[in-house]
Amino acid sequence: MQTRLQEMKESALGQISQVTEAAQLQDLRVKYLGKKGELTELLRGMGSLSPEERPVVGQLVNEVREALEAAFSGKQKAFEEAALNAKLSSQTIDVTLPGRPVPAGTMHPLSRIIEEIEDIFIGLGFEVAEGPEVEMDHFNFEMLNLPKDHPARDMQDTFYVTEELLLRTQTSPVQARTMLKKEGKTPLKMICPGKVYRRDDDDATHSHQFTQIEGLVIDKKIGMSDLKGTLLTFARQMFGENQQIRLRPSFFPFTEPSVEVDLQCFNCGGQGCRVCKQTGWIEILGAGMVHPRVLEMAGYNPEEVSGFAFGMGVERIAMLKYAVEDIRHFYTNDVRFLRQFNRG
Ligand code: 2NL
Repeated sequence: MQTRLQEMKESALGQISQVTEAAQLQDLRVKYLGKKGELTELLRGMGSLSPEERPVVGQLVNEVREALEAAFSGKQKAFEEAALNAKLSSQTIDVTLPGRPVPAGTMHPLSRIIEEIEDIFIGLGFEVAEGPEVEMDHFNFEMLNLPKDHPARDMQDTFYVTEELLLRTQTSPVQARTMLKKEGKTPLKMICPGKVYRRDDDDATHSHQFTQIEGLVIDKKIGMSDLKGTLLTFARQMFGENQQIRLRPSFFPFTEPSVEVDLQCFNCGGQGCRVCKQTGWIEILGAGMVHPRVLEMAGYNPEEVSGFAFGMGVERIAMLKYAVEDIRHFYTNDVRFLRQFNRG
């Protein structure tokens, strides 16, 4: 039996050393070490050995198995290495080749203006909030002092989804939701940027979808002077340090009193020109002191706290700042238009 083992070992090692393919090696492994392999067969014959021979032969079987296994794995490694080397030499890359430049897009002018406005108000301690574009009538109108039969609802024709669901006509529902979450706590200083929708016929200055940024401040002893100071700071950071603003009386259902905020014409310095239609002033936003009914519905006591709010059209600000003559340029995505707003 020992001789047969030795012979088997010799012949197996010989065969292994001559193998040229991984598949052949696997066949050989099965032939010798597999469940029905030759070494296993020999092991079965051990039952007929004498008790003295058994440990000796057993040890020899183990030695042979180890020798074969070492030979198999050595050969296996050699094959793997050869395969890897072949792959590496067939797939050489020239790392000195210059890279292909990826054409970079440019920031959309509206995104840029939104970020600029956000940065200004963040600098003044405001938080930025966002909310759903499909809104409930309740948050879009009811909570802003526009009950169902209010004539001011005609001011903005609305895209309705169902009787209670609509595409928001302003971003104020986000502010209504935020006020409710604060449960009467002050201070609240927030702005909300986002898309709003109104049933307008599109032309050079109107779009059925546009971008609004509204702001809201609620605290004890907030007055018109806070509104004016905040919006003057905004106007100067946005349009230049020497800018002037003026407030004109206006009307919004959710503010009382309400104002229209004008910027002194940056084109003529107030002399009167084509840009300001000879008035010397350009309207940039609407604002006012939050209506006591709005405060009350949102969980604030109008006897103890007050607030101011404002809203502006981002397209309008962008058109003024960049002298864009048609609002539709922002949505038609002509890259020749969009590329002009590249940041250096
Ligand atoms: C405009 C005018 C305005 C507001 C928006 C507001 C929001 C709350 C309470 C009170 Cl939660 N007011 N927003 C106030 C005045 C004007 O927008 O011309 N937007 C394009």
